[in-house]
Parts: sequence; C-alpha cells; structure tokens
Amino acid sequence: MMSSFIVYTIPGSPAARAVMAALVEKGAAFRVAGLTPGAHKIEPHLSRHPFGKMPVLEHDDFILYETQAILRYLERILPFPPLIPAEASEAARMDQVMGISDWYLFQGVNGVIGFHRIVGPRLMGLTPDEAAISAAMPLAHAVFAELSRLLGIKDHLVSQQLSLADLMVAPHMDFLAQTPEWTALTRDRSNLVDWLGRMNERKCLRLTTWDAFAQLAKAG
Ligand SMILES: N[C@@H](CCC(=O)N[C@@H](CS)C(=O)NCC(=O)O)C(=O)O
Repeated sequence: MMSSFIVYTIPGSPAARAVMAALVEKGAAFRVAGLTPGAHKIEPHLSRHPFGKMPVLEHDDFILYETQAILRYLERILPFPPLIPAEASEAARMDQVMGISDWYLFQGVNGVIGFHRIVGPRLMGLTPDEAAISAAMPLAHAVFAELSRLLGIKDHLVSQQLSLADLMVAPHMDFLAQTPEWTALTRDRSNLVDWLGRMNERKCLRLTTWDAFAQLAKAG
C-alpha cells in the first residue's frame, strides 16, 4: 500500500522544512496541510500538537510531533538513502549537532534574529526589535563558531555524507543568510557559507523554500 505522509505547518517554519527535506531526500511523496497563522494554537491542531507548535507529521493513522522524533521515524521506515551515519561516533556527533540546532541555533538565535528580521515582518507586520537582535548576537557567534569548527573541511556537518543534522541546521541557516547579521556571523567562517551553498543546491531545499512551500500548502 502507498504510504501517505501529511505535514502540518504554517509556511516558513524551518523545523517543518527539515521534515519536508527529509521526505524529499527519501523520495517519499507527501502532502502539506497549510495552517494559517494562529490556527496552530487552536483546535483541531492542538489535538495533534498539545504545545501548539509545528510541524506535525501524519502517516496513515500515526500522528507525531517533535522534529527530531519525526526525522528519526522517517529514517526507520524509509532507510534509503541512509541519513544517520553507521559509525557510532559519527552518529553521536549527528545527535549532538541536532541538539545544538534545537537548543542554541533555534532557541536564542534564529528564533530571535530570524523571527524579528523575517517571520515577524512577513507574517505579522511587526517591526524588528533591534535590541533583542543585538542581545542575541553573542550566542549567535558562539553557535556559528562551533558549527564552523565541527564542519571543518568536510562536505557535511558530520562526515562527507549528508545526515539528518544537515537537514535540521540548513533551514535555520538559510533564514539567517537573509538577514544583515549574516555577514558578521560568517566572517572568517566561509566553510559555513560554502556548505549552505551546497545544501541550497539540493533538490530537498530547492523544493521547500518558503515560496515554493506556500504553493504546496495551497495545493495541499
Ligand atoms: N521542539 C519542537 C519545536 C517546534 C517549534 O517551535 N516550531 C516553531 C516553528 S519552526 C513554531 O511552532 N512556532 C510557532 C509558535 O511557537 O507559536 C520541534 O522540534 O518540533
């Protein structure tokens, strides 16, 4: 039987983009159920996600939220091509980078800078809070320094191969690349710029940009 995957999200969510990118990498067909801003805080979405967030994956009658859980679920049911390294220390490094993405890159960096520069103005008509952006810069520099160090001269964040860590981090970085802060954050960290360029060439990111996705969501 053909599996059916539905991704519930508002267009523009980096976490949802990571899930959609994984589905594209796995060659799986999926449908996007686009939520309007605010719909994620009320029913029926709260029954899918009691914390009122996105994304949520629906696979036949199985409903799952939390991006890392979704990505690992997809890996288990769609093992090819593999997106978790077989080698233990590389798999652990991938888990570490996914943790960095959730705890530092998203919360405190893109959740502040990306929100005030892009999401707030585009979805809610807000003006960027410059003080909040400035306050986020020390953590942003720490995150960029560490990701740049971990990437080193490799093609991808964990090894030469694409992993779930690249798919989680790239959508956040692609947001930040559209802000004026990007230049300072990537100064002397050109390996991150090159890596994002390689990631953005992949079909999984080309098909899931905010605009491309807004079309998918309309169709879905
Ligand atoms: N830990 C959650 C975080 C989900 C999350 O915060 N998603 C953002 C979008 S990327 C969201 O729902 N923002 C809307 C809100 O917090 O109201 C996950 O990994 O799925």
